[in-house]
Order: sequence, then structure tokens, then C-alpha cells
Amino acid sequence: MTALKNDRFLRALLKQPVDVTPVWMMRQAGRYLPEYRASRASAGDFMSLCKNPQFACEVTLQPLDRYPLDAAILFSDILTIPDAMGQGLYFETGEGPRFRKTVSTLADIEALPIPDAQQDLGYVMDAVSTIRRELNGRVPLIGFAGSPWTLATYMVEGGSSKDFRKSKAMLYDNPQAMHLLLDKLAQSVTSYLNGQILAGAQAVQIFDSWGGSLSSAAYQEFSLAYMRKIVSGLIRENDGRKVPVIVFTKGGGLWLESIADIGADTLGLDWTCDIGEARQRVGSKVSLQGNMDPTVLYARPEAIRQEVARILASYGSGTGHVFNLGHGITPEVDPANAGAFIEAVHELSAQYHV
Ligand code: 1CP
Repeated sequence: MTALKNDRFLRALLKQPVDVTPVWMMRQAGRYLPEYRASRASAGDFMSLCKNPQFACEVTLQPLDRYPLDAAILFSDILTIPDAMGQGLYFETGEGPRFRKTVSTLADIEALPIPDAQQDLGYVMDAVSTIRRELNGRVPLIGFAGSPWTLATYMVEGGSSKDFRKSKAMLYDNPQAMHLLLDKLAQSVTSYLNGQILAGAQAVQIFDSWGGSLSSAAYQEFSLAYMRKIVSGLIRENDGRKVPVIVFTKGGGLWLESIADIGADTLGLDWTCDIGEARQRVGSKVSLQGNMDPTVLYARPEAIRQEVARILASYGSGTGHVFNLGHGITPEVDPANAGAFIEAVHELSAQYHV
């Protein structure tokens, strides 16, 4: 494989020295970019973008052609796994994800297959290898999957939810059924991420977007335990390089010490915690990724710069920080403001790496 021209993202994840703090944005390929909206229109819809490796590659590279980002992230979705389990994923224009079939009983869960990464999700593996080839060593490629709990909420609710009524009722009424679902999802995610790593993903991130909706006790038992299981089953070195693992629980700020303990390399932080305090709490165990409030990108470039400076100062000197937003960039952001954000991170961080 081609040598990496810019590896500061991988180096910071592993706490190796860097020249400036690396930066990427969750959801960096997406609706705030006019070129993304044009590609989606020519593909027809969102899932056609995901299922065609050429289109997936095209939109993955769009933000890299605009900005000096330090990593690319596979263009896909966390819901490819429930789709491959036979749930029938679809998107109505302007609406969130929906499933044709939902899961509500133990029998439904017992009947769910564990997808084979190559056979059932081959289009994702093809997208990863196509993107790696096209990147030609520019920056590392991140693979990803949803956490078992986050995926389970979509499968039980049949789509997005504000209160997680059905999934939480199942958790409390029928914990045995929920555990079986989470166990099947953990197996599926492990083989899916290992497939992405073997296809060329150089780091992987687990998105636990809805872990923060749980009580502390339920989080440990129904989300964190399964992420621990996944992390312990992942391929951690490929092609002569370590493959770092990032775990991101949105709303997980109260539980950083226990998340730092599951064997991942990096914790993703949302914007509600102070990154300097987080650094003290986790010590040298893990590196940190985050954590600017994505809505700061609605403000003027000078305000964005100030907020970047504040976060860099809070983290302080040395490696172990990958700059990111505390959650995905939103569709209404002006692309010029995203550019100001990335430029500010590189410019203002050099002083912390002397
Ligand atoms: O074009 C469109 O209208 C579709 C919007 C869209 C996009 C751009 C969806 C539907 N998914 C994606 C891509 C996507 N999803 C990526 C691509 C890589 C990147 O550039 O970052 C990633 C990493 C995801 C992950 C994802 N999908 C998560 C976890 C991250 C998060 O934001 O918390 C979740 C929860 C989903 C489900 C999903 N898919 C799409 C939407 C709108 C949603 C969220 C719905 C909800 O809020 O419940």
C-alpha cells in the first residue's frame, strides 16, 4: 500500500508527537456541501450513494478537496447492519431513517441473522477499498459502525426516536431479549469493523449516539459492556501499523473513567464536557477527540476562532488530541465557516506542539 503523506491523525490517536493538532469533522461529507447535494441528486437517494462504491468514494473525498482535513471517513451509515439483518432500511426525502420491519419480541430477535461482512455488506467493503485507492495516501481513512445499543434503538423503534419509548420498555420489561439483541449486534459490528479494517480502514470509530439517554446503571450493562466486547474482538494491527479504535458516547461525560477502561485508544467527547478536565480524569490511558459545539459554526469566523483557541488552551500542550466537533456538522452551516474552523485549528495549535 502507498505510504501515508499525512499521518498526524493516527499519530495523535496513539499519543505520538505531531506538528499541529489534527482535525476532521463528524458528518464532514453531507448536506451542508452543495457538491454533496448534487451527487445525491444524481445517485437518486441517500442509500444509492452508500450502495455504489464510486458514489460513496466521490462524496467521501468532497470535503477533502475543499479543506486541509487530516482524515477521511467512509461515506456510509450506521444502519447498514440492521438493513443487512433484513429490517428493510429506507429514507423518505427530508425525513430520518425508517425500517419496513421492526423487532419487538424474543422470537423476532431469535430469528435475526448475523450478517456476513463480505457477502451481505460487500458494498461497504468495496467502498472502503475504492476510497483507499483514490486517497492514494493523502490522509488516513476512518471506518465506523454504530454501537449495539444505538442500533437496537432504531431496530426496536422502527426509526429515529426522541424518548426511546419502545426500546427502553424492552430493556426493563424483557432484559433477556434486549441482551440477546445486543449480543447479536456486537457480533455483527465486530465482524463488520474487522471487514472494514481488512479492506483498508486505518482507524475505526464506534458511534454510541444514544448511550447518553440511559441511566448510569443501564449504560454500563446495556451499552458499555457490548462496546467492550467489540473492542476486544477487533483487529488492532494491519499492514504493519496499529489500527486505533475511537469510542464516542454522546452524553457520556459523566462516565469517562469507565469508558476509558474498555480497551479503546481514544474517547470521543461531546461539547458538554471541558476537555482539560476530561484529560485529567482519564490520565494517560486514552487520547481524546472533540469537542467544539457544532452550533458554534453558525457564528462568525472570529467567534469560531476564539472557541477553537479556548478548547486548545484547555487541552494544553502535547499530543493526544484530535480536534473535532462534539457531534455532526449540521446541514445549515455555511461551508466557509467550516473552512475557518479547520484553518484555526492548524494555525492556533502549533504553539502547543513545540
Ligand atoms: O443526504 C441525506 O439526507 C442523508 C443524511 C445522512 C448522511 C449524510 C444520513 C442519514 N447518514 C449520513 C452519513 C453518515 N451517517 C455518516 C457519514 C460519514 C461522515 O461524513 O461523517 C456517518 C458517520 C453516519 C453515522 C450515523 N448515522 C449516526 C451516528 C452519528 C451521529 O450523528 O450521531 C447515526 C445516529 C445515524 C443514523 C442516521 N442516518 C441518517 C440520519 C439523518 C441519521 C440520524 C437520524 C436521527 O437523528 O435519529
